Amino acid sequence: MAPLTRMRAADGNVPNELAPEYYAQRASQGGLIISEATQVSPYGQGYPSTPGIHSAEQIAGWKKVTDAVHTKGGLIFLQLWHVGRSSHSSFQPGGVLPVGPSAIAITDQVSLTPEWMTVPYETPRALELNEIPGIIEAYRQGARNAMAAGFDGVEVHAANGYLLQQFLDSKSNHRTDIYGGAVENRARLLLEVTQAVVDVWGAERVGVRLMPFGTYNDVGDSDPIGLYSYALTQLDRLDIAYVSLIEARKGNSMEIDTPKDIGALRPYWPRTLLVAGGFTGESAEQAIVSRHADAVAFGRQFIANPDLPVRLKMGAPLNHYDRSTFYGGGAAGYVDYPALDGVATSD
Ligand code: 8OZ
Repeated sequence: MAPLTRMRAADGNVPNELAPEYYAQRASQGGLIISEATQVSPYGQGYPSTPGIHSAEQIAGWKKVTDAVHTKGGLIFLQLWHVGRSSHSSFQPGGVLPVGPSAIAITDQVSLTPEWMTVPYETPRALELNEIPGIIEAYRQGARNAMAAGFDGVEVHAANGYLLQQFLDSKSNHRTDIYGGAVENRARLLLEVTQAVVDVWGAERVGVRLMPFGTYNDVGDSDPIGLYSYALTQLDRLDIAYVSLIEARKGNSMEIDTPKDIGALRPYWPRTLLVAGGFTGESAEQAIVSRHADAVAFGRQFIANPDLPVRLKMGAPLNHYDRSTFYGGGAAGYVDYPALDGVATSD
């Protein structure tokens, strides 16, 4: 199950009381769930009601989720998230400006506020060099908190134009210090964050998600193959469990995804490769058989089909997803999609 933002967290950005049921419905023997993106710090939040992993209440809320998933025989990784400049001062403690690698605003889309208003993105404040260790520390603490919450591992969200991709890509990173310029410098924060998380979990429990060709959140690189081949080669040296590559995303992630071939990067990542983005049962099987990837993650289809692996195995018809209930709201579109008759997905 791919990481899926649902914007339904309760007060304090604690997973809501239905979250254990939602995740447990989708837990299957041997399958891996990646949690929705979860901010490692209050400064890392950029959307309404996304859960965090920086408070005791959040850890306790997530513990109920991991217990429910484990009871069903499933496995679940937490996705560690910091949105960087994709935030708005209305989310920031003290109403300060969001931070990014450089003082460059997102101009191709609008931000949400905590009250779901749409407003232009602000020009972020460029992180000072001496603030970068604090960012790495937030991920390290998030990884520790994920362990306390009973997760099976963690995935570093370095895709979709959030903080780590803002550092990676040349369009959003104009720094002149050791975190900007050459690919070795732009990849430094990703690699230091991943190392910090590996220090907590051990490499075999850590994945990294990248979006090499997408432009969502106004990112982009002048030489994506050069940048991401370097990043993958270095991640390989860290021995992590997997890399997850998302097919390119065009426009707003709340709307449409545009698949694009990521095969050009396969040679740089000899280890376990996950892919996601618009696969069907057949195209997923084809991706595995052709060794394009080692595993395929499903997002939208998993929202609408709690028993998706069973259905794909049987070639059974799928429930259609309702985009209007993807984000925000309560039980509708969250825990009320039916499983096939006779297939138990929840106790
Ligand atoms: C949809 C809406 C808000 C955030 C991502 C975490 O694109 C997200 C996200 C998706 O990775």
